[in-house]
Amino acid sequence: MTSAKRDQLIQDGYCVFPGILPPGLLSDLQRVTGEILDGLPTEHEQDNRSTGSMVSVYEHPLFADLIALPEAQEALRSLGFAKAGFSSGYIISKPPKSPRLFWHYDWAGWDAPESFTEQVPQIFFMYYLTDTRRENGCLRVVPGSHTQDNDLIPLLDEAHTPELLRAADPSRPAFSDRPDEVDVPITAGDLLIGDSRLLHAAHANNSDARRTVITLWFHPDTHLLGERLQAFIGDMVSDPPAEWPEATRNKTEAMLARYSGDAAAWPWNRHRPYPAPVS
Ligand SMILES: O=C(O)CCC(=O)C(=O)O
Repeated sequence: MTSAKRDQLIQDGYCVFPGILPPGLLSDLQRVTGEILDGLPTEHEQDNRSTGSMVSVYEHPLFADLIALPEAQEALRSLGFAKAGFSSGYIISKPPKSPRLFWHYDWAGWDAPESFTEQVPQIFFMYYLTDTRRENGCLRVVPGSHTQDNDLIPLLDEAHTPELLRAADPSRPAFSDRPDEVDVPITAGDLLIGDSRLLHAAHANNSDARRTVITLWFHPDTHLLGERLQAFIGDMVSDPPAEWPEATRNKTEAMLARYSGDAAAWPWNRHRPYPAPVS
């Protein structure tokens, strides 16, 4: 069962662990994210119609419990990773009646040679706080695109430009149907783990309800990566907010993918070369 999940993560680029969030934490996250998102100015959602609003998880100390969730760390260990460090995370709201999220990958370390190997430099944890299906904007992925060249890659523009965020031109390839895509519907409380190099997008939310996801980025077994990549990952880490209670800060600090060496970090590069360089 578990090794089947590892095989799926390595081959397809993602896998799902059902029922990982304890019910009490799920309802607390639904309440807290609802309050945070309700408090944003309305232009926020207008300017980010495709992604929905994105807010750092450092907005509220409850997220320390999610970052350090033992059930999720156990899921990672069952995939064969000894340890994973946290770098950052977002609350992402997909408002009612909002358009598709554009195709993209999250990885931005494409200058590092490890980016083109089966080693996983970054994974996303996605926790959807409502059940998702095609009608309310479930995730879409292109299985295998984390390690294989895909025809879509050269057609994509830089992710997260203002035009893409507003979904100004839905005829762009970034919003297209792909012949090799699959839907990933989720039950609230499941943990979706994916390789951050995976091409992913989301369907339009045609429902009348907000569809919120929390994305956390982790970096498994960074000691196996080259020093320059460790430094790159270390640069993605930021300090937990000073105003959080000390115990909460310490809990978060213990999870961080810090780097203390002196190697020069690879530059931030969101453009995956196509075709992939031959190693
Ligand atoms: O909104 C979603 O369903 C996916 C979010 C996403 O693509 C991301 O966090 O990278």
